[in-house]
Amino acid sequence: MNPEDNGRRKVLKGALGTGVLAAGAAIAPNLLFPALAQGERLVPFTDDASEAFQWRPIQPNTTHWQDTREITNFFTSNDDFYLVQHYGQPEVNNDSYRLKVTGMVDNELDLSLSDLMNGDVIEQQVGFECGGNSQRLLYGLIGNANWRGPTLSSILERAGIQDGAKEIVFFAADIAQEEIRGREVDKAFARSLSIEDAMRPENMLAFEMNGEPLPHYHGKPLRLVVPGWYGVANVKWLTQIHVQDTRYMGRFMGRDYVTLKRDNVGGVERWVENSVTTLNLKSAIVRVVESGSNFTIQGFVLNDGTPLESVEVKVDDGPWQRAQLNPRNTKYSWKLWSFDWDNPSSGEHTIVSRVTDIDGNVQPTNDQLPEKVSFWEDFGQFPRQVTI
Ligand SMILES: Nc1nc2c(c(=O)[nH]1)N[C@H]1C(S)=C(S)[C@@H](COP(=O)(O)O)O[C@H]1N2
Ligand SMILES: [Mo]
Repeated sequence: MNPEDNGRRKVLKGALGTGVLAAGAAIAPNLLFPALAQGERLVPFTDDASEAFQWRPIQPNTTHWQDTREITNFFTSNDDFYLVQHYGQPEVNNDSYRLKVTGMVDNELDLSLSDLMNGDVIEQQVGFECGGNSQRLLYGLIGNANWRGPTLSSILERAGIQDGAKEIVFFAADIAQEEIRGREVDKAFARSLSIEDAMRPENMLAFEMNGEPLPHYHGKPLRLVVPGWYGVANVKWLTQIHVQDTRYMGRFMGRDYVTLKRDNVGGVERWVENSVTTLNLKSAIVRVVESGSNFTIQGFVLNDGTPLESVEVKVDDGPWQRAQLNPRNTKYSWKLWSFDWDNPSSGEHTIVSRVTDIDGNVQPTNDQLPEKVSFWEDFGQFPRQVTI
């Protein structure tokens, strides 16, 4: 595969009215995950997680998760793409919208939405999940979309980062009162990136999602998209980018989305906190489809963009067997896969998947995960039960 094509990054001059690559959807049909055809049926899971699972439609200011058993498209529809927001969903007016770039820059910027839309833009397929996604939700805090907007690096280059700057803070329009050390203070949602992480050429400021203006719930009119990172990095309702020479220590960098785990630090066993950053290598089964006497197990992979070596499926105590990766997958999209399950015997079965990347990282079982106190970053293998 041509690595240039891998992320389907395309530089387009002028964003308005091209329509040429709208949503990137015309490039290939949706392979391997079609809607059910006549005579096909979903084999219901019989595990506890499936029995406890509940789905509900989108409601304002609440978390939304998709029913991963119903994934039928390469792109998640904007209405079913999961939603997480900690301070509600602010309404930002497109006409009065400004993006400010401030701090240690040669030229502070104050950009309107049309300034952002009329420069060079890229479009890119990026899938991500919440760092708090869990097997209890059948990993429903997940989505895959085609995003469009200028690169972050082009905006930062326009501003000119000064020597000595260390960190870039992304402030959003959603503000809440937080009690910190006994005092109520107004805090905006914010996250930060080191200069090096921020300057990755794939980071973008998206004003479009799956060919539509960025929907209100997903951060209208502009959000940061950091491909290969957990959802929390993708600041919605972005209003200010601030360059500074100190670390940013807000709630979502220093207190929440912080994993506490046991680790070996230079030969010493320690409890270590880390801020949630790049996506851990993870696969999961989402559905089993019966078509006549054929059975297919289907699932997804999310990771940091490292190419994959294999996805494998194990049935009961059998050997690991290779699944097929969907040729539609791109570097930062979710990676869909499917496995032909030939002649399963009738009765109860345990099925599980694991993914390996080209650097030799193998998705661990839940038991092999580091000992953790926090629930963030669950990426262990997810065994499922079905009855044939
Ligand atoms: N402004 C703002 N951006 C935010 C958040 C938020 O609370 N406020 N939540 C973050 C988290 S924790 C996640 S998982 C993703 C979810 O993005 P989505 O709702 O578009 O799926 O948005 C991130 N960006
Ligand atoms: Mo999240």
